[in-house]
Amino acid sequence: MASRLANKWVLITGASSGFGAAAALAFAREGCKLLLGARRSDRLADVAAHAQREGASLAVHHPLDVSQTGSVAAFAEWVGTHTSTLDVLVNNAGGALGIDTVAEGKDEDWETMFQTNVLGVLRMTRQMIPFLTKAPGSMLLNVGSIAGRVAYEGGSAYCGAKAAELQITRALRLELCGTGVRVGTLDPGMAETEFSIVRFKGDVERANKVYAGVNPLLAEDVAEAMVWMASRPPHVCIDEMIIKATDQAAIHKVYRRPQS
Ligand code: NDP
Ligand code: 8X3
Repeated sequence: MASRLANKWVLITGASSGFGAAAALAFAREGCKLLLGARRSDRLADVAAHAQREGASLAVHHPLDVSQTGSVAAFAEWVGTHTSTLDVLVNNAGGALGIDTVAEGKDEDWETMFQTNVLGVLRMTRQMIPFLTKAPGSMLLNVGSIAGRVAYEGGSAYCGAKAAELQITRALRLELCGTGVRVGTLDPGMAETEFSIVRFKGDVERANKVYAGVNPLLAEDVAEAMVWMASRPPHVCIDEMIIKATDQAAIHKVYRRPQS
C-alpha cells in the first residue's frame, strides 16, 4: 500500500545532523518531497543526496539560521519558489549550551538557547502557517524535550526554553483549531546525537560520558516517531508524545551498566 505521506511536502529545520538528518531519511523512505534547512550547507547537501537515494521524490536544501528573522524570511521565500503548500513542518532546530547553574550562567548561552529553541520555532511557524493552512490535514510538529516538563540542575535556560516550546505548541493547537492543521510536540529523553558535543562546546570525551553504560535513544528512533505522528489520518492529531530510552525511567533515573 502506498504511504499516506507519498509526494507530500515536508520541511525539516536542523536537518544537517541528529534527529533532523534521520528524519530527512525516514520521510524520504515514505516518498516525500523534502525541503531541508540548517546553517551547515555542506552537511545539508550530503543529507539531501542521501535522502534522494532513499526514495525522496525531491530533496532540496537552503541555508537557514532560525535565530535570525531575515534568514527565516529568506528561507520562506525559497520555499515559495518550490511550493505554495506544506504538508509537514518539523521545527527541530535547537539544542543546549552549557550545564551552568544560573549563578554561573552566560548571557550568550542563554540568548542562543532562547533564540533557537523558542524564537526560532515562532519565526518558522509564522512564515509557514499560510503554507500549512492551504493543505488541510497538514502537521506542524515541534521537537521539544522531557527537559521542558521536568527541571534539572544546570538546565535552567534549556528547560525553560523547552517549556516555552511546549506552551507555544499548546497555544498553536488552539489557534489553528478549525483550519485542519494538526499540531503536536514530540518530546524525547536522552538520545545520542551531536546534542551533547554541542552542549559541551566540542568536548567529545565529556559528551560521551552522558551515554556511558546506557542504551540511549538513537536519532532513527525519534525520526520513526515523527513519521508515525505525521502519517496519522487527517482527523487524528497526536498532541503530545514523550519518547525515552528504556534505560531512562525519569530525567534523573537512568540505568547505567557497569563499565569495564
Ligand atoms: P544535533 O546537535 O545533532 O542537531 C541539532 C540541529 O539543529 C543541527 O542540524 C543544527 O544544524 C541545527 N541548528 C542549531 N542551531 C540552529 C540555527 N540557529 N538555525 C538552524 N539550525 C540550527 O542535536 P539533536 O538532533 O539531538 O537535536 C535536535 C532537536 O532535538 C533540538 O531541538 C534538541 O534540543 C532536541 N532534543 C534533543 C535530545 C537529545 O538528547 N539529543 C533530547 C530531546 C530533545 P546547524 O548547526 O548546521 O545549523
Ligand atoms: C535533551 C534531553 O535530558 O539532556 O533535551 O535535557 S536532556
